[in-house]
Amino acid sequence: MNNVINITPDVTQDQKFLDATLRLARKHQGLTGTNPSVACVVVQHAQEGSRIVGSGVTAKGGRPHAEPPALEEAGELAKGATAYVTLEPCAHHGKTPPCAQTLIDAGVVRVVTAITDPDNRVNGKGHSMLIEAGIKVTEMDGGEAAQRVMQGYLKARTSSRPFVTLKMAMSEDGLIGSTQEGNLKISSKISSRQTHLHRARHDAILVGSGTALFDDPNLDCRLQGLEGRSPLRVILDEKSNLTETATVINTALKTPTIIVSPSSSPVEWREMLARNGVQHQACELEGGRIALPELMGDLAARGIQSIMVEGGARIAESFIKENLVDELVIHVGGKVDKPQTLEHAVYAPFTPNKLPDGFVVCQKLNFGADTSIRLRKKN
Ligand code: AOF
Ligand code: ZN
Repeated sequence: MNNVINITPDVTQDQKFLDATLRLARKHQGLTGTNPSVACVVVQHAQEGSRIVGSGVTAKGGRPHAEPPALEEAGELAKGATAYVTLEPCAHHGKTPPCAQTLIDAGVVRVVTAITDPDNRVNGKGHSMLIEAGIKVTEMDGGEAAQRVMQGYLKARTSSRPFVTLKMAMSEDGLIGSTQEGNLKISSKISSRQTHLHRARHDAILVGSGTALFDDPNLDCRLQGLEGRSPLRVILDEKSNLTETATVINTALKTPTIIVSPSSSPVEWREMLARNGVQHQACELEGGRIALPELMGDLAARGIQSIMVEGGARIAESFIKENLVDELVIHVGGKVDKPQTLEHAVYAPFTPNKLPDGFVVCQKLNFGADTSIRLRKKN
């Protein structure tokens, strides 16, 4: 492109590039540890059109941040360009220099961001640094897309606990399983694949030992090409019931696993966990049950910022009761095989027609014969 004249595009153009940047940020969601997965796209806006000259996303593990690789790719073309960044660029000297300074040094003339960084070391300082250097800053509202891609980071930073998604698969009338016939067929293949995709975007999956023993699940991401995206597995086992026969234990060297139980759990049992490469998280008990609010704080302190809770009914009920659920995802099976004897049926603490209070429906999708409903906690 010759004769580059940098123009300020209209708000629709800005929105389009910011949306593209937000989509890029999803690439490393769940893979950046305590750092959010941020994306940066560098664009040359000229009268004859706009072109992307560099892009970057926070590296796996959290560093380098998104801006340096994007600016490096742009090289000289960063001069006069606009940088779209999903989060306010950092202003602190951490393991890397401040990204705000890197943007200034690269010669960009405008920075468009989707969210202000709640980290005390940044929180407005990144934007101020840019403005003081003569860079035009446009703070746009990244809306739900920005909130979603950074939900774990935002929750952990502001509340010192992970963002919790409770996912349940059930029939129209709330049936989730049977105490006798093993794993009931509730979800279609499409719903299961969506669940695996959802898993990949979280730092951890959490279930109770009952589910781990009875259903013997793998609790990993088995989508083709995303096998490396299995999150950490967290199993609540207050009575030390799990044995080496459970898949979650004997595959812990492949898929990292944490078992949560009181520190008074038998020593031989703790040794068995260690032998299998399982990590142990000690917890407090409250009325004989694991104290969930405290556990959430402990897991956040371990760097876990988003958790997908996948069952069973008792765990789901406790998370709801303790007011720890931020998002609810319900897969309603279109064709559910009911148990032979209904006295063996296990029901969810709510049904698609009688949902817990305090949630609003924000999305309804059809997955084959199933329906998926996504609800968010009301603010
Ligand atoms: C950015 N771009 O891509 C990310 C940012 O420990 P450090 O030094 O990596 O700092 C972590 C903080 O950096 C994190 O809490 C958040 O404020 C910011 N993350 N900032 O400019 C990025 N990932
Ligand atoms: Zn940075």
